[in-house]
Amino acid sequence: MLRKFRPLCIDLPPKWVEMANKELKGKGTVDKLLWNTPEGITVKPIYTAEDIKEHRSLPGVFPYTRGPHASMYTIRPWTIRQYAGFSTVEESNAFYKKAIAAGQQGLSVAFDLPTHRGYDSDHPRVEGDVGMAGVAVDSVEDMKLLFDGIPLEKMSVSMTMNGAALPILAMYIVAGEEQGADKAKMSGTIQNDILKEFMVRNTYIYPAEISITIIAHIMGYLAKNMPKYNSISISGYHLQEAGAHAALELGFTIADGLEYINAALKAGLTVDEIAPRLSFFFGIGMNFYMEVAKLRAARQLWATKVKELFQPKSAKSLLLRTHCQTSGWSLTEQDPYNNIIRTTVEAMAAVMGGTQSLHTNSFDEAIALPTPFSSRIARNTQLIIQEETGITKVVDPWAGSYAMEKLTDDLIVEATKVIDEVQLLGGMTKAINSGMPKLRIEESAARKQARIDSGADVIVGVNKYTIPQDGESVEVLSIDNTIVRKKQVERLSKIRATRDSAAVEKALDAITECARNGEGNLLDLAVIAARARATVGEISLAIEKVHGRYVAGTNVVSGVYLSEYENNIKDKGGIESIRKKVEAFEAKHGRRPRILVCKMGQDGHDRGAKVVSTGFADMGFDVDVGPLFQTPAEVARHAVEADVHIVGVSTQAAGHKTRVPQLINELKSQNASDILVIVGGVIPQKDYDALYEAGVSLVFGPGTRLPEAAEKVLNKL
Ligand code: DCA
Repeated sequence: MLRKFRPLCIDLPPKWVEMANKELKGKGTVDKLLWNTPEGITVKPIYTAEDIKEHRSLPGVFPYTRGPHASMYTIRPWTIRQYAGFSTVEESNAFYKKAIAAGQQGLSVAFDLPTHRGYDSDHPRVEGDVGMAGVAVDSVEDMKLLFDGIPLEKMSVSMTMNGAALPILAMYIVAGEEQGADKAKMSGTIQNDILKEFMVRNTYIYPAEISITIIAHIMGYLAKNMPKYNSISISGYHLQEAGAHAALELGFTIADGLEYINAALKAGLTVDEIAPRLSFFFGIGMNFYMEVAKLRAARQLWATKVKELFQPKSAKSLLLRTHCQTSGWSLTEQDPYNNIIRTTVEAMAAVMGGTQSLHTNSFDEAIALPTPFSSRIARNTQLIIQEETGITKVVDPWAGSYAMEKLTDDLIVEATKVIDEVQLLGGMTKAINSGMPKLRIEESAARKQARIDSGADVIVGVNKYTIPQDGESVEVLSIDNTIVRKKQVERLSKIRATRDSAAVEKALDAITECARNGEGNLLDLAVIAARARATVGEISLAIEKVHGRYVAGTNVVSGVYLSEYENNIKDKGGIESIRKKVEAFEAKHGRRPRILVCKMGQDGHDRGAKVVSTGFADMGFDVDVGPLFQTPAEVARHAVEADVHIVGVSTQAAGHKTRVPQLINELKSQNASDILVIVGGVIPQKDYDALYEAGVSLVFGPGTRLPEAAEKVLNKL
């Protein structure tokens, strides 16, 4: 799709244009200083009073552009809330306690992928994922150990959980009860934002409609029983991580929020019952002004849209309160200490934009899970900004900046176009079912990759100012997945042997019945099941029995990588020489090189897989994209049936050491050991040798230029 830019030169002050043109000394005109951003916004080199239409009101006043509270950080700074969880509940609990003692103010729990996808740790599909990208939780007993010694009545706890929100929230509530906490006083947030899972992150369990019903039931339960608990964290973060530019992130996130209000209204709740406990979550990347403007624009857009569409009586229903996380995607494996600086710049944008809560990434997260050392630096980044700089002393310090106000307006205009497009399709659920948001985000990701590969967007240490790879590596945290799994399996067996099975069965049947006929509240019933010691897998299955598991399509966009690359690069030689090699391969073998791009295990992060698929297809490869969540045996079968030359494994969640060797064995056992296996994604350097020894042909870390990867693959072939 061609993006149109408004000709803004006419908006530049004539006197300035004259002076700047002189300063350019004949090297072009001021036109070349305009920056056409991926959002479709033209950033000018200078802004003046002419650019600001009207003065914004005060913070704490409609449309809340300047902040949800009048006093903002001058009274209460944002919450330092580091997202963490790994391995066993005992280890995560010890980590939380240390972090709290070192200045962390709120908890944010990362669960492992089997828990996200509603599988118990002993399920055969999840071997390799247990305890890897988060903590494994199977039952109330795990949840109680996770918060052992942490009073749930006092500590605000956020839980990143979407697919299995129902059993996890139920277990959290029961863990609170059994600690003696008053439910009405428990505060925190459950992410519970399933719509974005269908667009990008893929940790859904059921199809969209029943998933939205579950969310409405959760909102109803929390509004009645836990008024301080935020029922949802409507997340743009993952859209940005998957490649969405700011206008897409903003537009789709606000549209998601409007869809959730509609779902609650349909379930018989009022806007004022639920909207005050809706919260948001944005990603903060490296485009500094744009990210500050994004948070200001988000508050104004939300307040305006909710007022216009739902006419709430309470002003609290109009407030957009948000958590932010610095961009994980912006971190590089190369020269990793640069990531500390990136995270600091992003954290500054988040707090200057007025976030309520913040996670700062650790510098080693492009490589592996953070170590205690890197976590300390990440936390201290916030403590230093909060306590040493004076930044908290002024509310919305960018207000009145000609550039910032104009950028805020421009972003509102662009995001509104996205929201309008979604509304025309009938709302976000229908838009998602049409596939539109996913493809728009994938297109944006492919364009970004092409701008990096062509050198148009600079990443220091990756495509400019690179340093020789001298084998110097940072210390990384490794998890012995087999030990974690063994512990979980033992605890599960003990629970299953000691609980009242009849009570469990009755509680699970009641959930199935409610999922079938819509009578009752699913969270109410899940709490009863959790008390009886039903597991995450069992509660999830009780609904799956009626609604099944959702399976996503495998479409990819085509043509955008090549067009963006060619737009940006003067020397087109790189890609053309690859296309020639592909043609030569075809002439020799009678067909183009065929690659199966696959994801194994419960890791649903597919930006890398989609970008590689699009890029390789644009360079002439015949690309087959495998479904998500495959076992090694399923991938091997697919590779043999599709008669591919190469299997490309994309891995983001640390399961590669278990699954890649299994895949190679499977290929061998199917007489297909001539198929090359290549692996790309988040892989610590120290794992490379083990992968090569297992038979992998090539390993690509984050930041690999696609033309280089393609060239290496062709040479191997
Ligand atoms: N003046 C008066 N009251 C204030 C002010 C101020 N300047 N600043 C904050 N407060 C109040 C808030 O209203 C809130 O009180 P309430 O619960 O009675 O409404 C309390 O102080 C806590 O502040 P809040 O801004 O809500 O901060 P958090 O509790 O940290 O919640 C929020 C942040 C974004 C709403 C929440 O959803 C969250 O923590 N999300 C994190 C999600 C996450 O971790 N995701 C991981 C990926």
